[in-house]
Amino acid sequence: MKFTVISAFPEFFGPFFGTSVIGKATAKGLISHELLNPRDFSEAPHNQIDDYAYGGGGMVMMAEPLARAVEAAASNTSKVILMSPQGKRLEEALVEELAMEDHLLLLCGHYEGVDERFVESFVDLEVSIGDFVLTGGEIPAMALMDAVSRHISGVVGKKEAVEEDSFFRGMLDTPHYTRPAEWRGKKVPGVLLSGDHGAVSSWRRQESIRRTLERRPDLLENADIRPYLRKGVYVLFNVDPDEEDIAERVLPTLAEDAAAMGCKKAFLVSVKGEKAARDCVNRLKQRSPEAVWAGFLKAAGGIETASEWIKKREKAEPCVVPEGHFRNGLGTALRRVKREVLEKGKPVIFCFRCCRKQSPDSPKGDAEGKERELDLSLFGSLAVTLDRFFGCSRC
Ligand code: 4GY
Repeated sequence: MKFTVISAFPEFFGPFFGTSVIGKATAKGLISHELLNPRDFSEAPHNQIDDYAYGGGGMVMMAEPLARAVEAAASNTSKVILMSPQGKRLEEALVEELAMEDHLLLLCGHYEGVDERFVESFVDLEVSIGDFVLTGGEIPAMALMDAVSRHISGVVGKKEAVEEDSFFRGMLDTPHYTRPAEWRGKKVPGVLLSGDHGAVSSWRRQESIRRTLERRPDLLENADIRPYLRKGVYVLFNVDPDEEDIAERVLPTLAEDAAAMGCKKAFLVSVKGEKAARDCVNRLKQRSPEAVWAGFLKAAGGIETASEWIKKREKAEPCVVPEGHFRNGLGTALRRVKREVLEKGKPVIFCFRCCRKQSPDSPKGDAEGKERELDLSLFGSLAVTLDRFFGCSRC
């Protein structure tokens, strides 16, 4: 990775490039950097780089010196980035994307900003480090380089990097403690001194959950919550065995999808009662006994029986998400479910109606007993629901 910084205040970068992660990574030959001053590319008297804004209101950086500096430094694989409060917010996902580039060219603006014609012609991406205004883009450029460097292999020690990847992805970090074990009357949480690694990591997960729910519940929308789930995720399909096409063709695929997405079991509930559900499961298993879903599908009398089964196995009451629960928006409903499941360490069961006719379990007013076409929309709603619940935004 190469960083080129274009800044009229290069003094800013001396200690930065010499020390910090950047300094170490440069010494190891993992990254390289270059610093250009647009003044050196100015053809105006006194190497001027700014001029009065058209329409009034302070000074603006001129297009030409910046253009020449970029032309001197960029190749066709360079990504030209302008640090500005109008840019795309810098988040870990963007940091990871940028770490895959081989040359980042960072422009540090000053004064009121940069001539827009230069931005249109040369800038690939504007990046902001937050909703506040600094006097120049130098500090944001350093923040970006620091964050990006950490994602280049070899820059940050393996131990730290691996732990971060497997535990804190998208969730807030846990509290940390060091010696002494008691400081000014405050003790380090006992579990951290216990030497029980299993207990320590489950304490950490719970602390991450607690802090995220308390301080940044918005993160739960996209965080990958899979490492934080203490109990299983289940699905329940409500079918009518008389609707043969669904039972025979759609169900196996649905069950297979649910298994592949990480569910523990799929319950089959029939509008015609438990025996009908059992017959249906047996018929399907006889037809393809080797199928992945064969051991995954289980007949049940209803939501209650399925819940009881889960409760026995998981030793915790499942959070039941009934069918038709998402009519007021999937986002709102899932936020509540995630909070409940993460806070209390509960299992969860998502119920899906897989029959055209109205089921007795369906909430009243839903399609008023009218037939409803499903099949393809069923795969969609299963996938979207589970995907947004697990929240693997980057996989
Ligand atoms: N915030 N994120 C930021 C900034 C300074 C006027 C354009 C920010 O990224 N950059 O505040 N930059 C401004 C100052 C010209 C850059």
